[in-house]
Parts: sequence; structure tokens; C-alpha cells
Amino acid sequence: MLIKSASLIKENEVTPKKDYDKSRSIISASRRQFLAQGSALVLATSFSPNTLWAGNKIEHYKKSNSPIKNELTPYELVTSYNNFYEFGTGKGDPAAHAHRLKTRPWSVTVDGEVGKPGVYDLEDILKRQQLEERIYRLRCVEAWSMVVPWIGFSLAELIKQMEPTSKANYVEFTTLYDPEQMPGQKRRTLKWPYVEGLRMDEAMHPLTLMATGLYGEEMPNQNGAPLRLIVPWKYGFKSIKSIVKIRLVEHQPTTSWNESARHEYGFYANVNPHVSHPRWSQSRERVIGAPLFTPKRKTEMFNGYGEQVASLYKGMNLKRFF
Ligand SMILES: Nc1nc2c(c(=O)[nH]1)N[C@H]1C(S)=C(S)[C@@H](COP(=O)(O)O)O[C@H]1N2
Ligand SMILES: [Mo]
Repeated sequence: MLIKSASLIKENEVTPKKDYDKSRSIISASRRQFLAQGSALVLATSFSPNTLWAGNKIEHYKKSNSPIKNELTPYELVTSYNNFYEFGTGKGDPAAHAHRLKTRPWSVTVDGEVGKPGVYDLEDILKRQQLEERIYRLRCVEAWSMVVPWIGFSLAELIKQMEPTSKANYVEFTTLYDPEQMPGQKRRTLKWPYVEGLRMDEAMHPLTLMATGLYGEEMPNQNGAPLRLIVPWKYGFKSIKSIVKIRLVEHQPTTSWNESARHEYGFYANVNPHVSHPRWSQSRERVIGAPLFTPKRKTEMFNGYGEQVASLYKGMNLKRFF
């Protein structure tokens, strides 16, 4: 599957003309669609036009209509400062070790409360999806953030194709379990495989993305190839990587971080500057890649996406359901 956008393809990369045109049309058609949805996706964020650390790749994205385009984190940092405990707990471990992961062929099991259960080849899933590029801020619970141009498709579309039953209230996601490819799984840092979950309305929200790439390229392994979740108003740990199973379920599923430290990581994990982590404040975040001495950024409610998602939590006590 070619997902490179035209202007990022270097001259020395030989791409058959047919595939090249196909990839171009995927990106441009999806970008048009994304622009058409404009108002629904206008992101409520303030930003500093600080492009001091912008590299070459960032130039391309200045054309995007996202209000956070000027805050893009350089590709080199997005792909070298990672959390992916299956490859170790150090930020550099995923980039050093994730090349061991074989991401093709890749199958995704769909089951639970669905009309169309089965084991699907990822290529077959992708053929039916409209790929889009979306610039989202990823806010980690460790109080840092980065801004990434992701490529992916709406989880809502995939769920509709699965034909949810009336009992499908939640979605459960599971990462690959294979300690030979993922040596971090030989240690009990978490209970493996990594699992995550969303309430159905969160999963169906148009901002929720199944990502297959970033910066116009296929997803680097360290970022969760070949398929990972992105929920921009939630802490980064919700964005489970290297997904092999999607299950629709009636009851709220278990999630890895909640299971490992219940009082520290809730099921909802909505970015909330007013609810501290028991060991540190969530009111500010370190911007990865910002020049030395740049002050920390004020964390925004729902990571700046409140206009789009606050209604999902109307009437809920967000201190209790953190
Ligand atoms: N399977 C799996 N998914 C995971 C993690 C992990 O350890 N294993 N870490 C999470 C955390 S804590 C964060 S902040 C993001 C980091 O994504 P990035 O490395 O692409 O920035 O991935 C999330 N997804
Ligand atoms: Mo995180």
C-alpha cells in the first residue's frame, strides 16, 4: 500500500507510475474531503508561530489548513522519542528495536458484538477505507506533547462495516503478542498483550483515527505499524499500537494501564489540566522539540478539542471518571 504524498517522494525513489498516481489520488481526495468537513474539525487551540525547529519535511505541511500546522514536531523526534513498552521502557528503545517487528502480512481479528466477525487481511481492510491526513497533538500522560501529521481513516467507517449489534457499547483493542518479535514482552512491565478500549460514541467520533502512517509515509514500526489508534482528546496511552484485534463488547473492557495502576490511569483518560496525576500536575506540558528554555505549554481541556468532544461527557463527573 503506497501512502506517500506526491511532494514527499524523492526523485531517486523509483515508483511505478500506476502506483504513484494511485497514491496521489488517495491523499488528495482525502484531503479535499477533510477540508470539506472543515468546520467540524476546526481545532480550538492557541499556537505560537514558532517554526524555529521546523525541518524540511515541515515545509510541505504549511499548506495544510490545520491551526496547529506551525507547531509540527520534526519527523526525527516523532520517530525517535517513543513509548512502546513491547520494545523496552526507554524512549529510544522502540526506534532501536522495533525493526524486528514484521508488519506484512498483517491480519486483524474482528469479533464480539458484530454481524461480520472474521480474520481480515489488513490490505483488504485498507482497500475499503478513505485515507486522510490529519494534524493532531498527542499529549502524553507524562506531561509532554508533540504535533504529528498522521495518515489514517475514520474508525467509525470500519465499525460501520463490522455491523455492530445493539449490544455493542464499547470497543476493545489488542496489540500483537509475540515476545520473539517484541522482546519487551519477555518482561512483566505490563500484563501482555497491551489492551485498550473506548466507549462506542468515542470510537464513532469523527476525530478518532485509525492511523497507518505519518508525515506522508507508512507508519514507522516504533510508532505502531501497521495500524494504531489516535484519539486526540485523550492521553497518549489510549492510542494503542500494532493492533491485531478489534472486539465490540457490551461491558467496559479492561485496559492495560488501568490494570497496572488503577488510581493513576483511568478508563476515560481525557486530557484534563484540572485533574492531576497522583504523582504530578497535568496543567502544563513540555513541547518535544521546542528550543531550549521554551516555557512549558498550558495544557488545554480535552487537549484543545473540547468544542468537538465535550458534549460526549455532559453530566459526567470528570474527576471521578478520569
Ligand atoms: N502497544 C502499545 N501501544 C502504546 C504504548 C505501548 O507501550 N504499547 N504506549 C502508549 C503511550 S504511553 C504513548 S504516549 C503513545 C506514544 O506514541 P508515539 O510513540 O507514536 O509518540 O503510544 C501509546 N501506545
Ligand atoms: Mo504516554
